[in-house]
Amino acid sequence: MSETPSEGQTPPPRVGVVMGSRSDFPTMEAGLEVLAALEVPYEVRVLSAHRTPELLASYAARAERLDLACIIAGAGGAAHLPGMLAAFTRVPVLGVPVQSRALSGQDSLLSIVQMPGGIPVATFAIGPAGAKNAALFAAAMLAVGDGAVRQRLNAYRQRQTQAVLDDPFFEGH
Ligand code: RP5
Repeated sequence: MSETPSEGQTPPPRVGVVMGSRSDFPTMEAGLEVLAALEVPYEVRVLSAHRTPELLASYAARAERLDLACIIAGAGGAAHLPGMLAAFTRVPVLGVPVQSRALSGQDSLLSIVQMPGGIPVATFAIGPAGAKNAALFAAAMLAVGDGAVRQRLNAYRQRQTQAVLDDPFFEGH
């Protein structure tokens, strides 16, 4: 189990957010904003299945050592990062397909979603919506055993609903 921090200490990360390249950051940022808003402690790393394979393997071991609740992994093109992480660890991997230039992210999506039976990766939408939803999904998993996260997630969803109801565009429709 992860340790409870004493007052003033930075809490240990509960979620790992990794991406195949710095160029994925603008996509993954949408998820980081959600984790920050919900006060879910996270850490961020750039890891590549192709350019830094050893680092990928050691991050999978770190995820287990830190007892992370999950890893959110974003990658584009031949997006092997989420699947390879899932091969190395039983920590749940949430895959975010980054929109590629050549194939608009269809390649990323299929690379991440088409895992062989036995090694699961939960796959989200292409682009920032996927990163945002992966973060909300991570929070929902944590909320099962953490009442404070549950309250913040419920409040987030209520605000989202209220923002639609308060939109003057809908008055009179
Ligand atoms: C993937 O290749 C990364 O996840 C990124 O989406 C894509 C392109 O990377 P860069 O060439 O921009 O570094 O590994």
